[in-house]
Amino acid sequence: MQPTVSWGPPAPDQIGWTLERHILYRQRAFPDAKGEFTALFHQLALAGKIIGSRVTQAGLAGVLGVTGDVNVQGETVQKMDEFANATLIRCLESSGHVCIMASEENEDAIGVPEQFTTGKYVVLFDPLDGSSNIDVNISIGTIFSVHRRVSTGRDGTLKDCLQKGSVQVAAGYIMYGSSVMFVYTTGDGVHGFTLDPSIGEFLLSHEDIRIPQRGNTYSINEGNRMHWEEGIAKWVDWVRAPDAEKVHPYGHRYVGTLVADFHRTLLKGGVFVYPADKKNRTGKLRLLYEAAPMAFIAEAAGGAASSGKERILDIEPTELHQRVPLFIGSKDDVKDVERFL
Ligand code: P6P
Repeated sequence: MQPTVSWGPPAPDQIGWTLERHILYRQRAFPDAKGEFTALFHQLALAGKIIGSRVTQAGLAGVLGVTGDVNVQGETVQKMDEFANATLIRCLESSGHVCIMASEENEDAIGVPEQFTTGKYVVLFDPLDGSSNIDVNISIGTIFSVHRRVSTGRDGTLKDCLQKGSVQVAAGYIMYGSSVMFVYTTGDGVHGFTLDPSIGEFLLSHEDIRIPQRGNTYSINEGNRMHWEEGIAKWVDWVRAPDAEKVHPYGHRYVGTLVADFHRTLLKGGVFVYPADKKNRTGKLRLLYEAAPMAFIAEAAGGAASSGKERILDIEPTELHQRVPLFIGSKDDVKDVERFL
């Protein structure tokens, strides 16, 4: 349901415009909003703060680890993926607003333990996307997708997890980079918040992000060239060749962390591509907790996201961890690459 009021949003520099105040402010247009969504996002933000704090220390622990000492916490350095995963599960299972979860780190869907109450939301997540980049201090992130349950009863079911991207209630990511950022959409605008560690709050810093119709960078792992189908190689050669309109050549950017490559594309435009290839026959990225949430964000910001054959948000999921090719970014740039497939 689209809001029925004009927003007249407060200026982002309004002091203390936190993530929670923003959600409550925008929910005033939804009379039946009872604060459950806000409470769920409070838990996601809490998990992001905890993970962000440990990720920074892990960098230090990484240095300590080289000398064989124990880490800054006096413990053996925990594998960060498991730490991030456990943090998200603990924060969400006790929220009272979730009936089932799914994580890249868990083979099966994750139920809510008996001691907690369950709620109407389903949360799918990649707890730490790009974690191989931690020890070289490159940005990494958490990606999440929120659905409303379709089942009844206390516990959610697999069916609650296998819903099309187009019916997501919300999607977002938390990026652990030079600053910790929380970016989300409920389908009505994309909003970015930057963590102020001195007060422990995410403050509005990027209101109503819009992705440019066309950018000037392309993002793909060129090291996979020998595995690509012919159309991808032709498209790359085309964007790299100077043209009469001086639209090309595009610059090449590739961080190797989806959250970082997507965040740059969202703010500056261009296109990120992870195609199916001879190594990854159905693509490398996961539909439910990587491609679909990023596609929901991209479209809410005026961009596009496709598998090369169809809109990512229209794909009917069949498995929790199914992979999908991903072409995402500025509308015109995604259209261009699709022409070569
Ligand atoms: P490659 C990180 O491992 C990840 O899942 C995404 O974050 C990233 O976009 C992709 O894989 C990078 O894969 O094969 O280029 O290293």
